[in-house]
Amino acid sequence: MHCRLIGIPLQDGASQLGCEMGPSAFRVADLKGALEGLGHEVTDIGNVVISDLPDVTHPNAAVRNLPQIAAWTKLLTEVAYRESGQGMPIFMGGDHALSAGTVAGIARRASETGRPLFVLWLDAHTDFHTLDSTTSGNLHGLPAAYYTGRPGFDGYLPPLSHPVDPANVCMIGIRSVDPAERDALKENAVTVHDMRTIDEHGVAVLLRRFIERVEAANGLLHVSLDVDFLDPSVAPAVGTTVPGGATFREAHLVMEMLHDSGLVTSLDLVELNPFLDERGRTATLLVDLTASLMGRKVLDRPTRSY
Ligand code: DIR
Ligand code: MN
Ligand code: MN
Ligand code: MN
Repeated sequence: MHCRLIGIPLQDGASQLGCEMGPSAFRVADLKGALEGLGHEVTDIGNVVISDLPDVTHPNAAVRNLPQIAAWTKLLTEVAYRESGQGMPIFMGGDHALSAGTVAGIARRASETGRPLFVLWLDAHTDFHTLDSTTSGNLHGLPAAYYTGRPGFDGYLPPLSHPVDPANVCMIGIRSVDPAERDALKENAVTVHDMRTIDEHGVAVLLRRFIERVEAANGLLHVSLDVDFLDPSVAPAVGTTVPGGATFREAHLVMEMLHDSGLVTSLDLVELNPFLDERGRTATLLVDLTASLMGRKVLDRPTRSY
C-alpha cells in the first residue's frame, strides 16, 4: 500500500488551543516509520495550510471561527480528492472539523469509482450539529452533519457535491450527545452504537455487522478516529475527554478487524492535543492503532479469521 501522510494543523474548530501541534506529534511518534516497518511505501506531503479567509458570518452568534472552517473545508475537499488518487490518505489532524473537508473530498473520489462510500465514525460524540443547532459554537461538533448533506450549510460552508448517504455511516463509542443532535439522529438513518451497546454486545459484533454491509455493497470505507473515542485513562491528550470510552484492547480489536476486512481506503486521526499529553503516550497509542489497522499483528493468521 502507498500511504500519503497529510498534516492538517487545524485547531479553530475546537474549544482549546493545541490541535495544531497534532501533525508534529504524529511525526515525532514516527507514524511514517511504523508504516514502513509493515512494508508500506509512505510519502509525507507535509502540512497543508489555508490562506485567504472568506467573508462569512452566521446569524447564530455562538458560532466560532466560521471563515477559518469554511477555508479549511474548501482546501481539504480538494486535498482529499487529489491525494486519494495517489494512494491511501492518512489525515493527521488537527481537530475534527477537518473531516467536513476530508470526507467530502473522498466522497467525490468514490463517486468516480462507482462504489458507494461508507464512513466509520469512532468518537465519544456524534458531531451532528448544524450551524443553527450548535450551542458551544465549536465547529468540530458539525462535520458529520455537513458531509451527510443536512440542510443549513448553504452559503456558509462550501457547497457539497457528493453527500454521503446517512445509511452508510456507522458511529461507535458514542457517550456524549447534545439534545439537538439526539433529535436529528432520530429522524436519520445513521447507525449509532453508544457505549452501552458495546458493553452489551461487544464491539466485535457491532463492527462485523457494519463490515459485512460495506462488503456486500462493494463499498469504500473511510475511518475517522477521534482521540476521545478512547478512554481518557489510555488517551489523555484531547480537549474533550469523556469517561467510559473504548479500552486499549477494544480499540486495537477494531483496527485489527478493519485490517482483515481489506476495505479501508482512507483515515482521519483527529483531536490529538499534544499539549495535554503525558510524554507523548497518546500520540504513540494512535501510531500503534494505525499500525494495527495497517497490518501489525501478534501472530500470523489467515485474513478474515473472525
Ligand atoms: C459538543 C461536543 N457536542 C459540542 N462536541 C465535540 O460542542 O457541540 N467534542 N465534538 O469533541
Ligand atoms: Mn469528533
Ligand atoms: Mn469527540
Ligand atoms: Mn471533538
